Amino acid sequence: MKKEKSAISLKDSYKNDFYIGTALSADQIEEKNAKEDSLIKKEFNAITAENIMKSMFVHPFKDKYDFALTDKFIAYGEKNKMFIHGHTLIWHSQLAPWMQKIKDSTEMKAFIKDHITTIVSKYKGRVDSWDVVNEALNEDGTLRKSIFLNTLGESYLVDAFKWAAAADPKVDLYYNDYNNEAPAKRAGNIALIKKIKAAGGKIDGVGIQAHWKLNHPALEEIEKSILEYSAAGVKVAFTELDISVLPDPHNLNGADVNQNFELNAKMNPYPKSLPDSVQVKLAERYASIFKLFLKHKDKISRVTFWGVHDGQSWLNDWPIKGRTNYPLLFDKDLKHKKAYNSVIELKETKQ
Ligand code: 9MR
Repeated sequence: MKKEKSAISLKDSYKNDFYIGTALSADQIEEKNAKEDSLIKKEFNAITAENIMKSMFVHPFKDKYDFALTDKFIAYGEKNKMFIHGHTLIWHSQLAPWMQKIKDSTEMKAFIKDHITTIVSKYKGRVDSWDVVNEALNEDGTLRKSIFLNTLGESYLVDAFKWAAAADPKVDLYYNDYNNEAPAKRAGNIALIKKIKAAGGKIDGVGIQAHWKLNHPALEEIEKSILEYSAAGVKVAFTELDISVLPDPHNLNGADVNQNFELNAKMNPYPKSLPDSVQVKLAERYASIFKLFLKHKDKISRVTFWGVHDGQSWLNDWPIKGRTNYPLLFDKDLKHKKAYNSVIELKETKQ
């Protein structure tokens, strides 16, 4: 039977397949905009905090944690019976100034242990999964020379997963990265997963961030990644999905936040609205991706969009500041885009 359009939602259409999540801004966690809030509750059943759980916000000083917003985030998820994902415990980016000054291995080890233990214990049984380590790999699959690797060597990776498991033995623990569907980085990621397991660490899943383009990456690479990660014994989550429709300086892929380029008209072709021909391309791209996700739904735990609507997307400011991008399923006025319909139509009779 054909459902009323207003009764249809992403989370209900995909309820037997995987969680459908979104990243929330601080304002969304605080329910500041009633229209956005009702859209979030209607469409999504999993949440990630886009920024407020990162170390610089939650742990601004050595002896001071600030849980005011993270408490609200957890309460929001509980109140709405949503799957709650914690992002992120150990990441070289968005570190508080005091963390950036740590040079000594003993001090760094103490910081990582205290940070993970304090936060994971506090939300034990309330957070459903954690990004324990974020973006520790280079594009060629080797380990990134981050402040953690430089001070501690690669042992910090296994230790981080062990400390997280000790603080909450039941919570799912993920390693999360961008471009880790690309062959070399994927191979490095699988080697890392095996190393953590072999050393007695608990790792339950891999997060493929999925900051993608209209034509990149190829579906074949995404499919190989789902199969290979799953064969390595971990769940696969797509954790930060968005699809940029804008031209790319230097054919840049991924999400290194340090890359920025000057704004110019050629690089910002749709400042007012997205032409229908590109809406259609975006809809087709989303449909082919979700079709693949459905084919492998037994291996996929969650698909989370990096933001609720186009107006809030980080891609309006990266890799060039001040552009207008259209990467999500809802436009800046919270209206369904063609891409929304194409994702829904895979599950519901044509509207
Ligand atoms: O979307 C986030 C943006 O608001 C922040 O300014 C940025 C700062 O580093 O982080 C963005 O989120 C990133 C996520 O935490 C990790 N993967 C890449 C995401 C996009 O940069």
